[in-house]
Amino acid sequence: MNKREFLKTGVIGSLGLIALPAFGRNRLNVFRDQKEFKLPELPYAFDALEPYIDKETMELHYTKHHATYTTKFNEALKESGVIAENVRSILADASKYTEAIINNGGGYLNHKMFWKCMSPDGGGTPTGQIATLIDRDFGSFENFRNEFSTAAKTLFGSGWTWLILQNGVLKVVTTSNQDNPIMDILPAEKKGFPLLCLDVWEHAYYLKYQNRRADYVDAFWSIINWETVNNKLEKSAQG
Ligand code: MN3
Repeated sequence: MNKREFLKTGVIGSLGLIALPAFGRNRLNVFRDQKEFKLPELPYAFDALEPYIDKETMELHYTKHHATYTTKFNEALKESGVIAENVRSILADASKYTEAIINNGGGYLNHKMFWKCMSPDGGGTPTGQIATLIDRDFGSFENFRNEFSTAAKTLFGSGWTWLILQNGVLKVVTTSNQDNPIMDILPAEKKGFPLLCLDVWEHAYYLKYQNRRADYVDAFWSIINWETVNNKLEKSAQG
């Protein structure tokens, strides 16, 4: 390398050092801005959970409600200039974000989990690690079932009922609106790692059950996907 080439490389090199990080960031932002949260695929057909959840409710719930949360979550992120890679890390820091991001991000994630918590092959009593923990922390499956059902039936207004792991112990909690137990805006007693969830907004059951939320809650036990709950439990152990 002669002196001229060295100078050229040096100049370009220095420019590169100064210019590249900024350029790199911009490029990355442009790239990342294009990432959108997609409506997750429903793991079964609209009529798969009949007669417990009817086809029409599933179709509306998924193609209208969940789809709208997804669209509005993307819009809210864009509006706030938030580059989001992971919905969970956003919601865990919910206090830093707008109402629109919290509500629609919650709606996006809660429904994503809810679909997986149900299966046409579900129901019955749990097996595996979750069965052991339910017996340990609630005394029996019947006790757990009663506590979860009562919480879901008596929750005032729109919200969710959850089975969470809180400091290593199973607990039933409820949240309002689209709040999720991972959100930092919730009081400590409602926070934890979600293992199972039930949507008790009227849109989740009104077409079939009208005002009979209790019947919808009772029907849920016939379609719970315990495999999902055990998988979540395994994930919680991984941190
Ligand atoms: Mn819903």
